[in-house]
Amino acid sequence: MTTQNQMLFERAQRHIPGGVNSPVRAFRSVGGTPPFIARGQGARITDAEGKTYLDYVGSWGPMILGHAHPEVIAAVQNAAADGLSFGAPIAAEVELAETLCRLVPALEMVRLVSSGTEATMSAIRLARGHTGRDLLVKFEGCYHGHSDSLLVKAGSGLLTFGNPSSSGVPADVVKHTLVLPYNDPQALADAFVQHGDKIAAVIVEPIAGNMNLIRPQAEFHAQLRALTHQHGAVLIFDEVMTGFRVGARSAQGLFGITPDLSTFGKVIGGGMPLAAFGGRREIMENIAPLGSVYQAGTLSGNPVAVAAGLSTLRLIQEPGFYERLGKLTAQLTDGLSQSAARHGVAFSAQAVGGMFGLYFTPEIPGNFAEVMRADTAAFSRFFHAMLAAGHYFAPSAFEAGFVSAAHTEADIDTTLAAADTAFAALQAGEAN
Ligand code: KE4
Repeated sequence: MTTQNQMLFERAQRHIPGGVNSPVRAFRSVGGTPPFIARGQGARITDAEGKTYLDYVGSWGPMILGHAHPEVIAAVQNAAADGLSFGAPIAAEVELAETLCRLVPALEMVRLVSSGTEATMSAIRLARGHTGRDLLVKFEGCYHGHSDSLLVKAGSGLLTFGNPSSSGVPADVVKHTLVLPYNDPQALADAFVQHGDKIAAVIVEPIAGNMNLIRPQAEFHAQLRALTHQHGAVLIFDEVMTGFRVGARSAQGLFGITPDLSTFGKVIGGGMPLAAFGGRREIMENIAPLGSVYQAGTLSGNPVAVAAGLSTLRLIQEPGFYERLGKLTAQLTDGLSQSAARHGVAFSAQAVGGMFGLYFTPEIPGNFAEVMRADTAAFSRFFHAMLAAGHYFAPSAFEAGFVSAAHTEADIDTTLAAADTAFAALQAGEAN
C-alpha cells in the first residue's frame, strides 16, 4: 500500500528535481522515502502520516530553541502583521546588527543576507576586493554553500589548484581555489610558502560540520591565524553552522581566535532565511555603497526574518542556556557510545555544545580521510531503525546532528533506549 509520504514524494519528483529543494533531504545516501514534515513543536516533528519524531536535525541547525517557540512565533506574527518586506531600511535590522556586533567581538560591521551561501560568497568577494588578490584557500570536507568558487575538490596533487566538484562550474573559476587537507599543519605551511603573497583569503569551518563533526587539532587555528596575518591574507571563519551553536561566543570564542571576517546563518535567523557576514571595519568599508565591492539583496534584512533572529538571539542569552544544551548533547553522545560498546558495535560519538557527531568507526575521526572510513551500511541500518522508532537523525553518515533546548533528559533517554535496540539488532546482523 502506498503511504502518504510515498505519494507526496512521487508527486514532488514530477516538478522538483529529486523531489526536494535541497539534495540531502532526498535520503539518497540512506535510501527510502523521506517523511514529509507537516509541523514541528518543541523537540518533535510530525510527518504527513501523523507520525511524530524526536528531531536531531533541527533544520540543519537553526532550530536551537526547538520548533514553534511561542516567543519566536509571536515575534514573527507581529512583524508580519506590519508587512512582509519593504526593500528599505528598518529599525529592527539596525538592532540586529548592533546585537551581532555586541555578541561577536570580531564584528565591527555586518551585512545581512538571506542564506549562508550568500554570506560566504560575499565574504570571499570582499576579501578579494580588499586584498586585490585572487587565490582562495579552503579545506577538503568543509562546505561553505554552493557558490562557484567553493564547488571544488582537491586537485591531483596536494598543492595543485582545484577541479570543479559540480558540473556547470568553469575550470577557470576554481583554478583560483586551493584545497588543503583539514588539520594538516605541514600542508598549510607549504601552501603559504608557495603562494602566501597571492592568497586573498582562507575560509574554514572552525569546527567542521559538513564531513560529519571534525574538531580542529589544538594548534590548527593558531597556525592559520599567524600565517594569514603574516602574509596579509584575510581569515574567514565560516560560522554558519557553529555560530551560537557550539557556545554563546561561537567557535571563535571557544578557540580565542579573532578572524578578519566571519559568516553566520542558521541560528541567527531562528529558522527564517537570514544570514550575515561581517568583521573588521577597514575591510567591511569596501562593501557597496561605501566601497567598490558590490553586494546586494532584495530580501536582505527582511523584517520578518529579522524578528525571528532577534527573538532567538535574545532567548539563547538566558543564563545557563548553553550549559544545559551542552549537557543534553553530551548525555546523548555518551549514552550512544556506551550502548554501542555494550553490543560490540564499532561506533564513536562526540559533542561540542549543541552539535554532535556519530561515527560508525571505532575511534573518533580527526580528518576527512578518517571519517570517510565510516561503515556507511551500518549507519544506514541504524538510521532507519531509529527513524522507524521515531527518532529523526541526519540522513547521511557525513552530517553533524543537533540538539535543541526543547529536548529534555527524558527525551534523550527515550532515544537512547531505541538506540540500544538498534545496536543490538546491528550486532545480531538483522537487516531492518
Ligand atoms: P545555506 O546556503 O544552506 O543557508 O548555507 C550554506 C552553508 C555555509 N556554511 C556552512 C558551514 C554550512 O553548514 C552551510 C549549510 N549547511 C548544510 C548542512 N550540511 C545545509 C543543509 C542543506 O544543504 O540542505
